[in-house]
Amino acid sequence: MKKMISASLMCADLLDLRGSIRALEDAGADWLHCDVMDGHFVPNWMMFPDLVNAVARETRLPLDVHLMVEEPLAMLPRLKLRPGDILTISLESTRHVHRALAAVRGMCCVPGLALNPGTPLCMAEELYPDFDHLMLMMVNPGFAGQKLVPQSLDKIARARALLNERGFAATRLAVDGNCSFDNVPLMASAGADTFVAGSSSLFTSDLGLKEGARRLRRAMEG
Ligand code: S6P
Ligand code: MG
Repeated sequence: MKKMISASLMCADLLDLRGSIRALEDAGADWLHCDVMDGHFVPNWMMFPDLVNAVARETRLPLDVHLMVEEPLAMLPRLKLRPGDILTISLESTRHVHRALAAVRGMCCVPGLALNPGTPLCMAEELYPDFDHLMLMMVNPGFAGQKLVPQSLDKIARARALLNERGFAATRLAVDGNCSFDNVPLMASAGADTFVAGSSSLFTSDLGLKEGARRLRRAMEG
């Protein structure tokens, strides 16, 4: 499976998003990761639907939209995404996760499911046919710049094995949070194929985006 860099826009220059998008395209990011936070599901606020829609109009790169909101179903009609954009629902955010994933498929987006560090993998088991992208949170959602929850590395390997065993080898396995140059090789050898790149790698202040992306690709090879 091709390994992907999903560049986290919440770590970019928020006062110059257009410039950041151009620079990320130029640096070779595969996807643009858009974190949407409502101050309820997580104790922080980040990109709102009209801003995500504006990013979708601005770039040809696929968007990787990560909803961290209560009532994700209510937000879906506000998102104007394109076929092939990834739209990830946080499992813990709704009682109706199956319905939410089906609604995402109905929008022609790639349905993704995110699991918090404290959520066991068995919670996703009945939903394997309903998502094409499993995103394991390596940190508690809400903030950039946090440290990896250590048991998350083993969770990556167990998730990959379970998906393969059940016939879902084509389902992508993404990791979000503290994807640093040191952690990424461990994540990749555990079976992760998609890396949300934030302040721990791509956006480190001393490297430019191009050098950050080059180092990250090297780290992704394990
Ligand atoms: C956090 C959010 C993430 C962050 C990313 C930041 O809740 O979902 O996508 O933007 O994890 O990366 P880093 O390297 O600062 O942890
Ligand atoms: Mg995220």
